Amino acid sequence: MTPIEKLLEALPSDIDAALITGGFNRRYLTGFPSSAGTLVLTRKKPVFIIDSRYYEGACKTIQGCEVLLQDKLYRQIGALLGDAGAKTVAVESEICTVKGLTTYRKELPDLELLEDNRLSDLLSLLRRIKTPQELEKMRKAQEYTDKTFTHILNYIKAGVTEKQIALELDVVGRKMGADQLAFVIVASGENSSQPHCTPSHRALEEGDFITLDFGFFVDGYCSDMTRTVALGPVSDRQRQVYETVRQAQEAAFANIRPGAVCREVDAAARNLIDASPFAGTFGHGLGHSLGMEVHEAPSFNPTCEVKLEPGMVLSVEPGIYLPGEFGVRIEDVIACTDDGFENLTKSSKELIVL
Ligand SMILES: [Mn+2]
Repeated sequence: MTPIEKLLEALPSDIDAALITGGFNRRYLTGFPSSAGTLVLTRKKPVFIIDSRYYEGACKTIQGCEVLLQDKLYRQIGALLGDAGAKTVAVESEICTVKGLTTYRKELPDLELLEDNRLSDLLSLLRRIKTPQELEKMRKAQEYTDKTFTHILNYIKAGVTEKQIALELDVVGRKMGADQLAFVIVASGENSSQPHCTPSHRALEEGDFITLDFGFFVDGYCSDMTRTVALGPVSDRQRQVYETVRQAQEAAFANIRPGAVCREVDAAARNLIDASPFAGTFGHGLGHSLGMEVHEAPSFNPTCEVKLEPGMVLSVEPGIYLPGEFGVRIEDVIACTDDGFENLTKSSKELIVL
């Protein structure tokens, strides 16, 4: 089944049509990347309305969905919905702005626009289970990330700045073939106690821990990996923190299988850290889903009751953060399988001392 067929099959019967304008959702459903466009889904036929900048490309790429050149958008939407006999129309509550909704109301006065979350929730539910094709793109994105990490180990030395490392990661990953950097965090020395520190002009010094957290996009899907490496020498306290984080990740892994509750996987890692001398220093959730976006649902955190299913892809990223000293985070991305999980991240987790 195509994503559009899956969505139409799962769409509640009291919803006659769906208007989809969210960029990630559009791409998920049509396979076509664009910065504009409206997907009009009715049970009669799916139609993608797109302007002339993308029209030719959309016609060549999109299958199983009619492509219509945008002219008078609201008139076209109205005609398609009228033709399908659609009265109740869902919009993406997480995407549609107040202005967008007001315009739909004004331009399409005969329709009943539904203000509930069902369409957005349904798309999120569909997107959380990755197909083998989606998984293959994520493996590829992770492969570029692993290879770029290997490269950067030879680049890191005293005097190099965080910003220079961030740029090198970006350039090398794209030279290898990644489409673009998804994001990059380089946090060194005392900066590494801030989980999401922005790369700065700080130059690396001996004794630093350096946390590298980054990912790439490949064909619309992203990777995400964190490693903390050391520029020697390493203190006993640094080693102790590093090993505790590594054990916390192992504790989480031991609990990852289909049916496992996300909250309980988080607890496995959190309890280990809280039983160590570093109790209370792991402030964020253990992990998040990813796919077309770097952060998707569900998440490993203290409150998420979702049960893991094969095809879900989540990060597992415990950390210990000691303000004024340093921080450590280790992050892999796993795909839940029928009997456990596949670790998409291949880079070593032994403490690397450069
Ligand atoms: Mn992450």
